[in-house]
Amino acid sequence: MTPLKDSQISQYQTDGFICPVPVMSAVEAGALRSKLETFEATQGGKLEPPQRNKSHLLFKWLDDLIRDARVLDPIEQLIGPDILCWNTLFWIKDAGSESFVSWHQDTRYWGLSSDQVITAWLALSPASVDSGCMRVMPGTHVGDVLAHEDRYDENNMLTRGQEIAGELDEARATHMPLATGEMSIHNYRLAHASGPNVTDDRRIGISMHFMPPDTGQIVGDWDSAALVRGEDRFGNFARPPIPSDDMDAEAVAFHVKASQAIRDVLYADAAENTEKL
Ligand SMILES: O=C(O)CCC(=O)C(=O)O
Repeated sequence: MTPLKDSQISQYQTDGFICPVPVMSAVEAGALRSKLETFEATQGGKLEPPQRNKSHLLFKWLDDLIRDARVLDPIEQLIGPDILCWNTLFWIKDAGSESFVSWHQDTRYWGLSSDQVITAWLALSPASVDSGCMRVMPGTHVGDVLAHEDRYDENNMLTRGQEIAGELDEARATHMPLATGEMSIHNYRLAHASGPNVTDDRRIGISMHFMPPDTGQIVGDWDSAALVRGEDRFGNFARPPIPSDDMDAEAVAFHVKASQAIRDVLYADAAENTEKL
């Protein structure tokens, strides 16, 4: 794995994102896709909404991924040697799906105190402009968090259809296309969005949310995060069990509480619970 170049690190600081970062071969990522789809096939071909969230507690292969040096080495270059993984989330747009993600900044909704939270988004299938890859608005990770409105569109993958309220100059936006096995990295304050999938394959991504251990949860009373590298000298988050296999009983029991804690934060003050997670 090639370390991030100085130019990529300064791009992250200035623009708020890096894309693409090669992580694994398309064959290896395809094998992870097969594990996911084999599981989906046991329950009618889709994940249930609660299985999208804190999914590393359900799937051993995903817990391995959040600890994989190919994912963590670039994260360490950006936020230092002590790293917590707060959440993992599946973003699946079926072939021909109208699912989209409106322009938003995650910092507005996650209840986390730090400016240093990073989303690493790994493609398990091609994330192209046509399949609805992410778009970002460079530089929006600095300065005040923008005002958002909850718009509750059925096709919006976000919990409450949250959307930046004012006009955005979309001419400044840039797409983050990814080949299978590549990831993008963005600061969770960066404004981002994505469009529908007009291809005949599923667009499958996993986002992994990493943060330094001095981060606190300021909306929820209780929250959890896995220590994936280094030390946690702050103890602000409960430590989840490490699954020894897919659907490990202890980790599944923890997932009930941990995924509910995330839902409580994401739906705090929302007018509706759309049950998207
Ligand atoms: O997968 C997408 O299209 C959007 C993902 C997203 O909003 C995120 O990872 O924060």
